[in-house]
Formats: sequence, C-alpha cells, structure tokens
Amino acid sequence: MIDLRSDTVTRPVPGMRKAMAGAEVGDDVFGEDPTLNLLQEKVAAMLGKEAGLFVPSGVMANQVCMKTHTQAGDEVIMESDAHAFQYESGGPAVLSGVMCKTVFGKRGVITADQVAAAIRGDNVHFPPTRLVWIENTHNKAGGTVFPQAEIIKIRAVADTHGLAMHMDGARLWNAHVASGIPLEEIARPFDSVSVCFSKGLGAPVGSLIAGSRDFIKKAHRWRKVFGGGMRQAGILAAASIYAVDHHIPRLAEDHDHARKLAGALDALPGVSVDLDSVETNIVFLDVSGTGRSGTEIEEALREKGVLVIATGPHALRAVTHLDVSGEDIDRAIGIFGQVMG
Ligand code: TLP
Repeated sequence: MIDLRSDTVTRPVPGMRKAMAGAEVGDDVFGEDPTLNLLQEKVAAMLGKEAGLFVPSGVMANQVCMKTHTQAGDEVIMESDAHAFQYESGGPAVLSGVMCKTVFGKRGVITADQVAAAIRGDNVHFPPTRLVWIENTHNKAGGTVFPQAEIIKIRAVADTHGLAMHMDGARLWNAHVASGIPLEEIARPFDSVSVCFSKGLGAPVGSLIAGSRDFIKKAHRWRKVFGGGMRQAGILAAASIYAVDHHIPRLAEDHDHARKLAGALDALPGVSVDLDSVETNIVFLDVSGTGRSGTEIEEALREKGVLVIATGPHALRAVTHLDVSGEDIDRAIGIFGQVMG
C-alpha cells in the first residue's frame, strides 16, 4: 500500500527506535525526565523561546495554548478553515468557553486588514477579542506557507490592540524548509507556538508548546488539568530529538514529491489541482470533472494499492512523507492514471 492519507502515518525508523530504547528516563510529573527536559530546552531554543512544554498531541498543544491565553467569553480570531476551528471537536468551546471569530482567507492566509476589521470594540455587547491564531503551514488550504511579511503586519495590529498571537505550527518545519526562513524568525512574532514531531518529522507521538517562561508555567498547569502529565515520557522525547536532528532538511524531498504528484494528477481528465497552493507536502484534488464522487475514487484507488482521503464530495487529499519514496510516487501516479483514465 502507498499510504498518502497523512504524514501522521509514518513509522519510526530503526535509528529512532534505537534512540527510544536507550533513552535515559525519569518521572516527568516530578520534572525528573532528563531526555524530556533536554527536548524541551532544545526545541524552545530552536524556536527562539524561553521555555518549552512537551504534550502528547497537536490538538492538546493547541487547546492548552488557547486555554492559557484566554478566559471564558473571550474571542479568538482565526482563519475559517483553521484546524483548531474545524477539526478539534469543538475544543475552543468545550475547554476554554471562547468564541471563534472566523475570517475567510485566501489559501489559508488572512491579512492584517482583515484581522483589524475583526477586532471588537470596547462595548458591553461584544466578547473581548483576546487572541489572533495563525496556522502555518495551513493544512486545509493545501499546506500553504503563511507569508512572513503579513505575519509581521498582523503582529503590529495585535500590539495596537493588546492581543496575543499563537501559531499552530504542526507543520512549521515544512514552512521553514519551503521558505528558507529560520525557525526562530518565523516564530518571533508569536507569544506561543505549537509544533508536532509526529507529522513530517516521523516521530510516533509528540508535540511541543514554546513561549515565555511565564506562559509555559501557566500552560504546564493546564496540561495537568487536561490529563497530559506523563511519566517516563523520555522514551517519546528521544524519538522527537531524533526527529529534529535527522528529519528536517529531508522535508524538501516530500515537497518535491508533492509537486510531481500534483502536476501529474492535474493533467488527468476531470481532475484539477491548484498547483500554486502546492508549496509543501499536501495536495488537494478537485475531482468534480470526473463525474465521480471523492469516496468512489478513494475506494477505487484503495483497491489498487493507494490510500488517500476524500475530504469533500468531490475532493481528495494526498500527503507525502518519510515513508513514501520517489518510486512510490511514480507508482501512485500510474495507479491514479488507471483509476481516472
Ligand atoms: N491534522 C491531521 C488531521 O487531524 C486532519 C492530518 O492528518 O493532517 N494542527 C494542524 C494544522 C494539523 O494538521 C493537525 C493534525 C493538528 C493540529 C492536530 O494534531 P494531532 O492529530 O497530532 O493532535
């Protein structure tokens, strides 16, 4: 099977498993896991932040940050297809009691003018705007990179209105490799950043929140409340350390594969891909011209050995990653051709 459903499907490579098996560990609820402490310091430094906090998932990273930044009744500005709004099971409402003020972006990008227009005035009728949320890369928009110049303009608007800024950087590594902008520079305008090790970097489990020492202290408490305090988590942290040490530059290969796949699929009858949106490792296909539904095509591809996800009545998503080789991409293109031809 060539599994293009997500970059979360990767399995730990032998070197990673070895690092996990040999990890020095302790009880992290007592703050005594040396491997976990090392990961937190290392990745916080890579992102130019004072402190880091390891959490089990990208969703928990986002939701702990949301909770730490806000109070019930506050409002958070985010793009209308943001993962935290669409795919985190209503977490902002359930866990933080906040309102999401969604703004339609172009390829996942919202502008500083849109943010400024979405901020509520000081009026008893309105929820107070507290936080601006940016997703980089933007999953649903096709793995697009948020332009740094616009982030800086949004920061200026946020400063004028005393708002905090969070980046859902589940795939920040891909944004860094695609744009060539240092991680620290991308992260600088944000008060908090969440990153995942379990997507393109190929670790089995794990995400991290980075921010000021004070922010992380508060987030640490919310992680405990959300049930995210772990014990000998150094076994997981060792996989994440291996991932950041070995698997960042190779993301360029995944991006090349995605571009090749996108170009070949766009040329198939009835299929269209917004090629300009393919900046990293995610490809969305519009198959409405085939007269068949996304799920029908998903099933036909599965029978021939390619897994993708139908993300809408006429949309499919394919994601490239560590466990998909150049030959797999060529084979997948051939199978798509048979199914759609
Ligand atoms: N995204 C998953 C699915 O939930 C859709 C995927 O396969 O792409 N932020 C962003 C931008 C994400 O894409 C995801 C996962 C998360 C947060 C949540 O990470 P996990 O699933 O590890 O909690």
